[in-house]
Amino acid sequence: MDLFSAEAGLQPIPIEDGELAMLAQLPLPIPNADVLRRLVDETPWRAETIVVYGQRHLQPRLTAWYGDAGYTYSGLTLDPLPMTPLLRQLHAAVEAATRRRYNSVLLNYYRDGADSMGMHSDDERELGREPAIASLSFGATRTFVLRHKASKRTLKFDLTDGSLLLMAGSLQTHWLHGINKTAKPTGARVNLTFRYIA
Ligand SMILES: O=C(O)CCC(=O)C(=O)O
Repeated sequence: MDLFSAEAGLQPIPIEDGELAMLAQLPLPIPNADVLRRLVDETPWRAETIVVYGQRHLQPRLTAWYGDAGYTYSGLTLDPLPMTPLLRQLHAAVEAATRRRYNSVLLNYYRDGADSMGMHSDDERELGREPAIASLSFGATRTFVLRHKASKRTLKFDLTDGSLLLMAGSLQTHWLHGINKTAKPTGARVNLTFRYIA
């Protein structure tokens, strides 16, 4: 089945060396503002320390990891929490829209514009060779930056409240992605990346 068919509602974004598609608003039975409030209030957020090039850093955002399996990146191992009823609803909606299966979700809470995520690829071995990663956003709009590892070509997309971005094919092999800090007054945002951990 075509991952990016019009029926799925996802609009393909032309890109070399990978696959990308976007849906402006994932159909949900709950208003976006309620989802954001519940995610912020109900999640046991953690401020994690990671190791980058041998140096320990506090991540500039809060995180939580849910699903069937643990996940290790940047020297940090996350033990999974069981998905809540709200996360199960979001998981079902994301699986339906993307026609892919996921068994885990990483939640990132950007409290304001000072919170960010450094440029990286989701290329850990347990994600498989060409992972499909579905990124669902609630709250403040933040700019998602993609940079090609070889050509350094840079693309930017605004990830708005309720939007779904699907990264697939060889995208994680060839591109880095991240969320820059912004000096503009910026409210809270929660991003969920659904993944399949083998
Ligand atoms: O917050 C975002 O949109 C990016 C999340 C991300 O890059 C990740 O979870 O790997």
